Order: sequence, then structure tokens, then C-alpha cells
Amino acid sequence: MPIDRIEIDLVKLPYVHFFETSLGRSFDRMFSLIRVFEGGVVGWGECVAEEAPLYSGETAETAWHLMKDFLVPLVLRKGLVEPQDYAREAAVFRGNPMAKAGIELALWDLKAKKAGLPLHRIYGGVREEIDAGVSCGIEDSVPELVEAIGRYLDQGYKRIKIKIKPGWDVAACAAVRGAFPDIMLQADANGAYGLSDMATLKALDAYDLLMVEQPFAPPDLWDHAKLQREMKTALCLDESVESFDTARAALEMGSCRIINIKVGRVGGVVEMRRIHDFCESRSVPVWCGGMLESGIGRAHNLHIATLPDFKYPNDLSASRRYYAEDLIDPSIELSGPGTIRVPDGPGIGVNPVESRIAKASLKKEVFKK
Ligand code: OSB
Ligand code: MG
Repeated sequence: MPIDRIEIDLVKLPYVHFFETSLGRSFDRMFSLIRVFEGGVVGWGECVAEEAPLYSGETAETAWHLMKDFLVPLVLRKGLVEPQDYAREAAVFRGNPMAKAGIELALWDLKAKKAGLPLHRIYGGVREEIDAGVSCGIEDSVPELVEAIGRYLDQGYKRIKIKIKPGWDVAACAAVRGAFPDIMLQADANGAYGLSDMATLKALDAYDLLMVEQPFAPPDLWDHAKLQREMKTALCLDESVESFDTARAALEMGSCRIINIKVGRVGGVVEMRRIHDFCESRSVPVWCGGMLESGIGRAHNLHIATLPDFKYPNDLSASRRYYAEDLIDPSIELSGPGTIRVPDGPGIGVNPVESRIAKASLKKEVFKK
């Protein structure tokens, strides 16, 4: 049966605590939720494009435009229902990976629900629990950062990531490493540095970091390769890897030794899987990044992180790290020290709460065949 209805909500949710990166400080999250209906079955997706075009060129509103005017009509007109068919057809449009992925994820959830299987079974995942890390934003002072990290470690998180930017880097790493000598620690610059900062970045080698994520701007694969040759610490690329081809180029050039996988950034599960399988064949480990998703997007990420090459703790934390009231009930909790159990109900295996979505919704549109 083809998809007979698609609904999209643009929502906004306040964070429990502001989140600051080298790109700026934000207090809430704007994103969209996609529902695809086939008869009585509904598949859920989340589109991670943010309010402002800072992390990537897409915004919540450009993604809305792409979905409403191009991707939804494509699905309804061609009667697409299989995620692989959708991914192939959607590829005629250039760019806009987050918009494309939002709908593809909804089709994957629908497919798994129709099969009565959890998504990780459809994907061929190899674990029932994933390792949970926390991404810690820039704070007003280093002592406040150290205190926040202490609280996350008390909750059991396995790995801490701190955000860095020029002026909040070597001293922050030194203080955190000094306070917690044995933790798994890594740093993420979101592209805030350039080749002229080589000395500062090399100084990070002293803090036994698991990796340094995205020091340079997204297109600078070549400069990352130069930096990786100079640094002991592994580089990990996030923003740079927008497709299978950029992942392949990055590995062939030696731009990084680890890849952060975000399904939205690469345009969907089909493309994500190509990157995952290529990395696995090259013995390059990956891990699952996050975009401060609601429980719906985070549930999708939990299933993805069950794939075999996810070898490092992920940016996947409990609901309460992000939102006072998540959009799912029950919310996502740590299941053991630093682990999260992957839902085992059909599809994403979590229950979206309609009333909370309606309350958070800024606009909603219903599209019919
Ligand atoms: O660079 O990994 C990033 C959030 C929004 C945009 C970019 C990034 C992040 C995070 C948050 O680090 C990770 C999470 O969702 O827990
Ligand atoms: Mg990152």
C-alpha cells in the first residue's frame, strides 16, 4: 500500500540548560517531526535542521520548504514506501541532507513497524545496549564546566566531550583532565580553527584525548590531513563528512582516523550505511553523534548505534540531559552505568506523546495523496 498521508510539525523545545559551542549559545531547539501513514500504521522521523544555518547550511525552515514542495510530493506522487526507493528518488535533488533524512527515517520506522520488528533488527545491529557519552557545552567559567562534568560522571556516563573554541581550549582541557585523570575525554571545535592555530591544536596532545573533532571548517579536508600528520591525537570529522564520497576522500587523504556518524548530516540511513560499511572495511571506527534530538530522533540514533563499527561511546544521553519534558513517554534513561538499552518494541520502539507535540508545535501541515 502506498503512503496515504504525511504530517509535519515544526516544534520548539526549551533545553534544561543552555548549550554553547564555538558557533554560539542557544536556549532551545527548533526541529521538525514527520509522520508517514500507511493505512493505520504510522512511521516517525525527526529532521535535525536547526533554527539558524550555523552547523550546516540547512535551517528548520529550508528543510520545511524542501519537504513540503519537493520531497513529500515525490513520495505521494510516486507512491514510494520503501526507504531505499525513496533514497534513490530523493537523490535527484541536490544537497539538503537533513530534509531528506527526516522523511527517510519515518519510512524506516514504518517498515519496521509493519514487520513487527525493532529497527535494530532490520538494520542487522549487533548489540542491545549502547555506550552513552555526554557532550558538554561551553560554560561561563572553567570551574562551572568541571562541576557539570562531575555531575554527569556521577550519573555514570562513560565518556565526556567538551566543546572548544579559541580562548576555551588548552586551559579547559588541562582543568578537566586535572580534575578527572582517568576519564575518556574528547574535544569538539565545530570548525573554529585554521592552519594558523596549529600550535594550539598540537598542545592538546598533552591531555590524552580520545580524539579531537572537527578542528577546521567543513570543506578543509586537505588541511585536516596536514594537521593529522602533525598530531598524535586522532582527528574525528563531523561536519566535513556529508556523504559517502567525502568520507572516502577524507580517509584516502588521511584527514582523520575516526568518523562521527549523524544520519541527518549525510542524508539518511542508506547513505549512512554506505559510510559505515566502508569505514568497517578500512578498520576505521565510527560512533554516533547527536543533534540534541528529541526522544524520537534519539531513538532512531540508538538503533543506528547498534551497527558493528560503532566502536566508541556515542553522543547519546538520557532525555533529562536535554529536555525537562521529552516528547516520548517513557523517556530515555540510562539502563546501567553509562549504557542505554535499545528499545525492543516495533520500529523505533518509543511512544511519542501527541499532547506534548501539539503544545510544542509552531505550525503543522497535513499532506494527502
Ligand atoms: O558538533 O556534535 C556536534 C549538537 C548540535 C550540533 C552539533 C553538535 C552537537 C552536539 C550534541 O555535540 C550532541 C548530543 O546530541 O548529545
Ligand atoms: Mg561535532
